[in-house]
Amino acid sequence: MRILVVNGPNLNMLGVRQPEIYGRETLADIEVLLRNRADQLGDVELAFVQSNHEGTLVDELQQHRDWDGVIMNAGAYTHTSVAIADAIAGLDIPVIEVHLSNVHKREAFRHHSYMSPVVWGQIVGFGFRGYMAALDLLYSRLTDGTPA
Ligand code: DHK
Repeated sequence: MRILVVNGPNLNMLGVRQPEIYGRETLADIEVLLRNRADQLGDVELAFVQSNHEGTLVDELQQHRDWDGVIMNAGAYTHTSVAIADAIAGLDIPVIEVHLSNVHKREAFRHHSYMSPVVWGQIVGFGFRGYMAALDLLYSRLTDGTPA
């Protein structure tokens, strides 16, 4: 099972960028935690991509179209990018949208997601644990088809 983990703009700054909002874990910390969980699950290959550039995120989604699932935090592009939403809509694999912060408790411009109509589901507001939950949910769906 091959799962792509995509992080968008400014998420390379996790740990130092507004830790009261995004947490103290770095992106490298999250990668370690996810790799450890993937090892526990077994038969899970992970690839990690972070870019501050919209087109690169589109390229990566296209290039991994034959993988099995995607965990995606598009950062601020969540609220602006038709191009990334179109790239997700063009995939035939489940995508889970993750946000560290609870975007619905924040500024109004963060309440709308171009991703939400084209993803399997969203996890918001649980910090790095949202990525862990997303991995477990994809694993369940891809192994035994649950949750529906
Ligand atoms: C990350 C960002 O960089 C913001 O632009 C989003 C998201 C929220 C997060 O909570 O992970 O609005």
